[in-house]
Amino acid sequence: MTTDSPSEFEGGVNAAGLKIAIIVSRFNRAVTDKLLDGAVQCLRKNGADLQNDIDVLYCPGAYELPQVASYITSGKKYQAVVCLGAVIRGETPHFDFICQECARGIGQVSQERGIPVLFGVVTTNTFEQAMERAGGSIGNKGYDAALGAIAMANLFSQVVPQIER
Ligand code: INI
Repeated sequence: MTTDSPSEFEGGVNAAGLKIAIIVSRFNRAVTDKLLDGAVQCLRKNGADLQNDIDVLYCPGAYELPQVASYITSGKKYQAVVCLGAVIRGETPHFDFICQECARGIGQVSQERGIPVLFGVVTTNTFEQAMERAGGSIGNKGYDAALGAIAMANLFSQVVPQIER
């Protein structure tokens, strides 16, 4: 890099010292347990202090994820939140309402609070497709969301020191 290059901030993957909450929807728990395994594996691998810095909260379904995220980000305890859920299409428009509200609500909380809230929700047509994305052939969206949370928390602490530690 030359002396006239811009400053770059990229977050990084070091989770040591980061306080992160994981909210897990209990609906389709066979899937969401695997997403949680992936998220915890990612945080452990990248140096998080699981016992002291990582909290796991459970809610009934994906529809409730934004409400819990909003509630726990009303204070400054967490530098990032990971939302994990599995919405699987049925025979009615129910799927669309839950997905829409979940995605919209998570985005809204994240933007309004200025705290990263990551979307680790699989939305699929079948149970098999959900499992493929929860530690199966297509990876683990819980792992990916946790990695995103680490990067975002670090990025925010590098550019604007808004979280009190
Ligand atoms: N919640 C999910 O997380 N996934 C689903 O697939 C699902 N389906 O299919 O109904 C689901 N429904 C429950 C919903 O999230 C709320 O918990 C419920 O409507 C109460 O508000």
